[in-house]
Amino acid sequence: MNGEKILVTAALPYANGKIHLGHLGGAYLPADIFVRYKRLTGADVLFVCGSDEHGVPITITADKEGVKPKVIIDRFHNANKEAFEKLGMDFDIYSRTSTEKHHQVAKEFFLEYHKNGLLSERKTMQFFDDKAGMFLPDRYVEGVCPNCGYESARSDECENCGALYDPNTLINPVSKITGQRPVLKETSHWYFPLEKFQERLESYIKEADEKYGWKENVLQYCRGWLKGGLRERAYTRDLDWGVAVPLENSHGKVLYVWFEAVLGYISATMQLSEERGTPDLWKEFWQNPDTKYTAFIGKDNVVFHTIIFPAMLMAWNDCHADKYILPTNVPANEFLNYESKKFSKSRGWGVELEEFLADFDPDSLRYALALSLPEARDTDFLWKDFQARHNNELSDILGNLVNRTLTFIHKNFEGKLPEPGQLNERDSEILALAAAYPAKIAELIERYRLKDATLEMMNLARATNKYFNDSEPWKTVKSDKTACGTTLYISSKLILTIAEIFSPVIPVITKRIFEFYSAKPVAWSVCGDFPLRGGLELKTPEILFKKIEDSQLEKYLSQLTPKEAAPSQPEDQEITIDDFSKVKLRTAKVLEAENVPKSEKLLKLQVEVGGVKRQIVSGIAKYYKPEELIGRMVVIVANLKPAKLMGLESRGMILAVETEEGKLDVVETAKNVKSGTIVK
Ligand code: B3M
Ligand code: ZN
Repeated sequence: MNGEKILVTAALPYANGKIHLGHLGGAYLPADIFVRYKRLTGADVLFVCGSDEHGVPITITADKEGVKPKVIIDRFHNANKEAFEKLGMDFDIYSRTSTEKHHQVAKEFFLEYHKNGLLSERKTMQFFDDKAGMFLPDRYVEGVCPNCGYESARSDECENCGALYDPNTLINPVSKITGQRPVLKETSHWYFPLEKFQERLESYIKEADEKYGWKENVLQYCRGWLKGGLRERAYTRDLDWGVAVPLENSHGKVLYVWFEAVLGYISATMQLSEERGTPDLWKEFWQNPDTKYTAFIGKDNVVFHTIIFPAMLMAWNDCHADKYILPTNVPANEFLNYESKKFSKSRGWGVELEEFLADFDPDSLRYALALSLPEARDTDFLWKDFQARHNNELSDILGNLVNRTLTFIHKNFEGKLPEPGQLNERDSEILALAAAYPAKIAELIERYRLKDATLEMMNLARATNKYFNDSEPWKTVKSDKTACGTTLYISSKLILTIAEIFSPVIPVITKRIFEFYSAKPVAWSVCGDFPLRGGLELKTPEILFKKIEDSQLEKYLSQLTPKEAAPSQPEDQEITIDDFSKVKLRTAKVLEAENVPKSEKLLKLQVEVGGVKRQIVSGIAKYYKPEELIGRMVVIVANLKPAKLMGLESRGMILAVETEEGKLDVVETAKNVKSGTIVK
């Protein structure tokens, strides 16, 4: 070991669904590549992950299936653990947050804060769904934003205009669980004062960035959060599934899943320490100022890992002598999409890891994904890309290099690696190239540029193939057998260098390559000059990669075209014709349109509905210039209760569709339809 202590965590996936390729590109594959590389450098690495088993979505799935949450979490925990194993994830532990250890740790943190007077208890009014019998978390309430008219606003916050408001001003609130109108009910919660840590968080992020070079996308999210000024956050929720609030009179309350899930990294490390019979091991990592801690996550988790978790650790450190370290780096990725669209469980869009690995090899996936990692912006998994990466690169370049070299040695040197002779210029050049590679790859991986690192790995295989070709061993075998032997010796040495530097990305295949040479990885720093002795008996080569045929992709490609209409979209709740007939949709002709002062989102429209003029305020200003709308025949909800948006009366709502790019397109009918006509 080189003395370096490295702690690596990968976001704890919710045990409410199966891991899909999007998750892998966001956090897990980068984490695994990094860990495998670090281990080869001789660092002492601890790699921790596990299932996040709390939170409302799990209870909703359980309710739907009529089972206890435990059934759901066991199902997905086991499935995900197994799929990760098949992919070759090199975790030291894959734990879960329903363990006793985790509950104990989570409660301990809460109680410490409570004891030290950090938390404040407050009464609030929150939406309650009578039918479901539960308080609704923000994202399960939808209504019209009282500020901009956006139709999918959350209970107290609008993602369209950023407004924060009192839940009782939300227009037409609907429970996303039952589709009913929820009521406001009083409840009380404990709040964690994030604002008290604002300045320290700012300097923490600034210093960590200066020292370790944080990614620009991550810094941008952090700036966004910090700029707005941090506010206190509710530490508890009304729910019966989770870590119970460890105070008296707090029945039916649990810790907010995010406040305890991040502690799952710590509790899992403690569990691992106990399992290994070295109960203090976790301290050597978590409470050692020399440990470098990298937290791998996807972009939707940034605030929790760069702000909330560090603030929680600071708060603990303030009252303890043994201090936790904070993340050294949080190299969050953007999203990996599936064939140009977001992965979506409800729309059945995407591929799960388990299914994928039943049809294809893990290394093929790891390689193709490594080259499409969303490191700086969203990227796509495309089947045709996957096939091409496998066939034209893994198979035609790497596979071919290994196969032709070994076959040649077996055919012409009785399977014994020849001794090298005098080196010519080409030999020296390729050896010098290889010698520079470990440092080159290391530099990229240390900066979390795994895509470029993977490109470079394959480049060395490319260069070696070219070296083999240019050396023409099939000619020298007849004219100069020593020179021929030198070519094969050097090609073999290069193959082992390639196997080692490539092993973090494709561990299974590279292990097989090592086996052909009865070799094992050496220290990373010396693998550019891979030790190899002439005369070594080599194993008989086998084909490393079979080409992926078009027919193997058919099953997946055919799923990309939308199927014949299912009775209803899975996420849509069904209603009766009577429900629908309550909604009066009518055509309306736009007569006038103007921007609403001080609003980027709103347009004030005068429309004519069957000879009657009325005013509608609509949140479409970002997508239309006022004059573009004049004369259009649009569709409105004609019997919507009048509402006031930024002080302006709005009678009705204009229908619009959200496009792939997130723009709103108003629904129009033919111009010769009369205004006021019923749409049914
Ligand atoms: N389970 C969210 C997610 O899977 C969450 C991560 C927890 S990390 C402590 O995106
Ligand atoms: Zn709004």
